[in-house]
Formats: sequence, structure tokens, C-alpha cells
Amino acid sequence: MKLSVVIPARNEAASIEETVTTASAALEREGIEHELIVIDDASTDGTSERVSALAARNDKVRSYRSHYGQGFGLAVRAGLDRFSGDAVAILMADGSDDPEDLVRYHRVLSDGYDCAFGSRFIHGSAVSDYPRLKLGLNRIVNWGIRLLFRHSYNDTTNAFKAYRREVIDTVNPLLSNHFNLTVELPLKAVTRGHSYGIVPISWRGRSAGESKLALQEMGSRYLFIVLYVFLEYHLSRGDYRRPNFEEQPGRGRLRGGVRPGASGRARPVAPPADRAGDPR
Ligand SMILES: Nc1nc2c(ncn2[C@@H]2O[C@H](COP(=O)(O)OP(=O)(O)OP(=O)(O)O)[C@@H](O)[C@H]2O)c(=O)[nH]1
Ligand SMILES: [Mg+2]
Repeated sequence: MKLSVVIPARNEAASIEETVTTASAALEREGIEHELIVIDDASTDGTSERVSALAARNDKVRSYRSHYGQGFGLAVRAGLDRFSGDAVAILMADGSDDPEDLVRYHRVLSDGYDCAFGSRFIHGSAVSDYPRLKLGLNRIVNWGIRLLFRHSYNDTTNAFKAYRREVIDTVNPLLSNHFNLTVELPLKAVTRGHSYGIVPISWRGRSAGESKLALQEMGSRYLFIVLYVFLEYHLSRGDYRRPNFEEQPGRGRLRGGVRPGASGRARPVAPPADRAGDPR
């Protein structure tokens, strides 16, 4: 299964080279077919020049200017329009995510799950230098999402996740232009009927560059997209579900979740019934 990695980057000159080279090294070492797609839109600090130099040395690295306007969500969507793999992971350029976790995600997808979700808040995960205010807000928002959607996954808001190609087909057209895309993708994927495996991941606070997340501007946008998906799930009578989705009678909760195995591999608890006998 070829894994495409979409890396949105704006003014990440200090970390983009390490992000791309460590991701490339991890995937090469594991023999995973891959491509790395960096999407820049308005960098002024030399990020694009660095990526062009990387692309000249490594033909699996591709660099694009977003063909949409500026914004995190639009940059990721530009990458999702262009990837050629069987699956796609979204990786931050600021060095916060551990590219080694791409290998874990690839395993989860190879095990048959449609989505690979990491959690920074379960046994086996490692988090350092998380700004306290952001961490507090993160826990509250993820708790609220869990209550609304009645699932047990506790890190919905983290963008670093991976999806099979057909999931991206299911969740399109995407609406979010900004950081709210981080919740639109996983929430639509699971409410529209895709399975997911959860693994512990590592995360560290950025050590260089500036945060692009403006919390005050994003609150209402996050609320909008969470409520949008919630209303779609409850009121649209399944109009947007993935092809061949079959309702499980008597199940109120979102299905497809798995508990993480101690090894970091997704360990299925109850495979999605409609996927039984459908090893892909
Ligand atoms: N192309 C593009 N990339 C963006 C944009 N906004 C953010 N990014 C990238 O998206 C990733 C996440 O942005 P961050 O600024 O790290 O957001 P954050 O992780 O919430 O903030 P920190 O806690 O400071 O790391 C980084 O790789 C950014 O370079 C944008 O408008 N365009
Ligand atoms: Mg960051």
C-alpha cells in the first residue's frame, strides 16, 4: 500500500528539512512505498527554497504552492487533491509529530482499518512541552466531542492521522478552510461509516518557528464544523454514508473503534461487522 504524506508548511524553514528527511528515512527503512507532498502557500522565510532543494535530491519529495487561497485547511485540501497513494497521512512540518509514527499508521491501515488515528493521551504515548493553555483547551474540546459523538477516541482534534483513499472520497467535498479541517476529516470519516484503529503516538511542542493557530478566530469555526457533522449524522438519514454501508441494529455508538495494543499496534476488539470477510 503506497502511503502519501501531505505536509502543510508555512514559514517552517527551521524544521521542514528535518521533517521531510526523517519521514523519508523511516518509510525507506520499512520498505514502504511512499511520496512526500509539501504544500506551502505564503512562506516568506525560505521554506519553499528548502523544499525545492530536497525535491531535487529525492524524487519522492514533491513541492506545491496551494492552488487554493491561504489557510491550513486549504493547504491540506490542496494536498488531498494531488496525492497518488492508496492512503494518505497528514503530517505537520513543525517537528511536533514523530515521523516514525507514520510506520505505525501504515500498519493500522495494512491491518484492514480505513483510518489510522493516533492518540497523545493513552498508554504508550509521549507528549512534551505542550503549552498549558492549549493542553487544557484541547482536553475540554476532545471531551465535548466524545460526549456528542459517543465514541471513546480522545484525540480527535490532532491533525496527524492517516486515511485510505476511499475515505477521502467519502468525506469530500470538504468545507473547512482553516484548522477546523482537523476535526472535519475524522468526524466525517467515522460518522459516514469508516472503521478506525487507534495507536499511541509521540508529540512535542515546536522548538522553532511560530504557531499559526489563532485560538480566538478558530473557536466558532470548530463549533460550526462539529455541529455540522453532528446534525448530518442525526438528521440526514444516512444520505452521506460510505458506499455499501449497512446499519448495525441496536448500536447507538459509533462503530469501528479499537483499543490500542501495548505494542502500539491497533488491536481489534470487535471488527466492524460489515467488514467481516472483507480483508483489504
Ligand atoms: N501551507 C500552509 N501551512 C500551514 C498554514 N497554517 C499552518 N500551516 C502548517 O500546519 C502545521 C500546523 O500549524 P502550527 O502552527 O504548528 O499549529 P499548532 O500545531 O496548533 O501550533 P503550535 O502549538 O505552535 O505547533 C505546520 O506545519 C504549519 O506550518 C497555512 O496557512 N498554510
Ligand atoms: Mg504545531
